[in-house]
Amino acid sequence: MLNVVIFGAPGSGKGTQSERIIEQFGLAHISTGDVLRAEMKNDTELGKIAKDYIEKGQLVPDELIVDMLAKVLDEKKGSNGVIFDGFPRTIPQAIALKNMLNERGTDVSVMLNLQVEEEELINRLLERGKVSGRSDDNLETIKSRLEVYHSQTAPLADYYIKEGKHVAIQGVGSIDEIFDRIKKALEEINA
Ligand code: B4P
Repeated sequence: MLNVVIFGAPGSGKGTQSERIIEQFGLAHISTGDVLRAEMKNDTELGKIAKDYIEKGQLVPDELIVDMLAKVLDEKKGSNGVIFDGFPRTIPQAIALKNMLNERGTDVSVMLNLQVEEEELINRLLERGKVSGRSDDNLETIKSRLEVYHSQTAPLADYYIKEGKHVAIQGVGSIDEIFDRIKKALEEINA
């Protein structure tokens, strides 16, 4: 099984590259951001709670995310592997993911860390905000998302370096160029 964690700051292209990886490698996709936005749209209990955090640029509490992920993961049984997009975002989430996969007889194969400088991230998210209608794609919220990323999410790179699973990917260039870098890395792991 090929289980891929796609990682990076907000706007680094996780969602964009996930689409390409799924097409090429036939993986199932779990995007915690997409699941949360669907819950918000359907005005569920989880959606109502998540909305407050997302609009402030904060992370949704780990317990809620981990419960949500366990349910979604069981829906993907029988696939060639899964791409985890936007999850884990904290060390407790990474530990929970490892346990969940181990219980199912598998593990994370690789963590792809998309590297993009801050100015480019802000420009991409502001551009997306013009068309996405997302309540978190405005300058004030983008700045808090980046702060949260640096304090809570970036330390996960060290966690995956220690696990021997970390691969850095230069995340600037055309979508195709970045995908070529990812494809090479995944083909080596899959060989
Ligand atoms: P997410 O939905 O995961 O999204 P993201 O980090 O904002 O964006 P992504 O990196 O996927 O960027 P994209 O490809 O779209 O999170 C949203 C919120 O949900 C979080 O802030 C948090 O509150 C909550 N949440 C989600 N998961 C959670 C978790 N596990 N725990 C707690 N809370 C959680 O790219 C961005 C833009 O750049 C797009 O417009 C794209 O077209 C453009 N772009 C992509 N690649 C490009 C390239 N090479 N060149 C130019 N532009 C490019």
